[in-house]
Amino acid sequence: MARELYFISGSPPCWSVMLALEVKGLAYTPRRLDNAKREQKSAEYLAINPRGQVPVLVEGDVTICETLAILSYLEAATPTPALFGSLPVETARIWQAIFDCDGNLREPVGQISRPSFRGKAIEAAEQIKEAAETVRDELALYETALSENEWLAGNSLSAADLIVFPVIMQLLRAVGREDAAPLELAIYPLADHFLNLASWVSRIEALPGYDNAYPPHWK
Ligand SMILES: N[C@@H](CCC(=O)N[C@@H](CS)C(=O)NCC(=O)O)C(=O)O
Repeated sequence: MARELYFISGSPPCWSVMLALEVKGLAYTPRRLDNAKREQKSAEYLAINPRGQVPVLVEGDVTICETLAILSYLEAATPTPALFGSLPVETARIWQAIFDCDGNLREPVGQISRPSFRGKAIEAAEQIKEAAETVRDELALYETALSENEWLAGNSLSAADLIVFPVIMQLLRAVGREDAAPLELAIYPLADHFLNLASWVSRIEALPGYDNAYPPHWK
């Protein structure tokens, strides 16, 4: 059955879904929308997702919006490799890590990346430094988790890794910019500050299909 994924390049939630499709070995046709042209707000796309957001998965006559709904659908339809665990405690740890990311990491990373991607890192220095403090606390928790296990929620790759990874990559792209360097945020290069996390990034980068999911405009 034809499977299509509507996405915006560099969007962390879209990247998470693409990684899940690759990990599960599911073929799909990427349908890239141009944020600069606001294509996600076109009448044609609003007919697919009235919120005008990505990601959206379309499979035959099924349309699914929302990252976690899409991941749950993929898991139910293609249970192996399992991305939401097998044992109850595994499933709980995975959801815990996902909610931790959504509640504690995503927004402060946005507070860093939004001004930084607009070339306004120096103007927004105070906001960025404050957000970076919160982010470093979260990265320290990941660092501890990854000293005990290879993956964020245990000994197997899970949806938690696929949700957190693009957020970390967005962060690194923002703090690795030349104009962010004077802010001395103590995050970049990652291996200098969070070694376990840097190794975890390398493990994800080595996943089969990783390159297919990489944001096209970052290549
Ligand atoms: N909770 C939604 C959030 C989706 C979301 O925020 N998507 C952004 C890209 S990261 C988007 O579509 N932005 C374009 C817009 O809102 O116009 C999900 O996880 O699917």
